[in-house]
Amino acid sequence: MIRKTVWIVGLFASVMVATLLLSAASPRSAAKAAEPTTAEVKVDNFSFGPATLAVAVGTTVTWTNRDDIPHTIVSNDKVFKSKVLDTDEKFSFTFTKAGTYPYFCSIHPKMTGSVVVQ
Ligand SMILES: [Cu+2]
Repeated sequence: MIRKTVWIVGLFASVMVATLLLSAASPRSAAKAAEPTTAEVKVDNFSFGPATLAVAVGTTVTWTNRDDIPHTIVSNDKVFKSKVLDTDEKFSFTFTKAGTYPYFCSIHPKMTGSVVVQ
């Protein structure tokens, strides 16, 4: 009788430990999967919106040309460079390192923006 009780308590304890371990592990992995890893920049009326975009390391930023004029997305430090984007065309780049990435439109160099990767 005592032996059986010990066995049941032991089983119960193992199940509790397993449950605790699972509940401790799952929110972390769920949060990682749910973390947004994309961001959008609109190119419209000769400007980038937002002009300064802050994102986490690993984020893919997509620029969409909403203007009826062609534009490009060119990194000042030659980290990325799009082709000429016509209306509704997109350009994406994934930022894998922290830092500040200023960029401009090579057709209209007064159009500038930056992506801050943290
Ligand atoms: Cu432009």
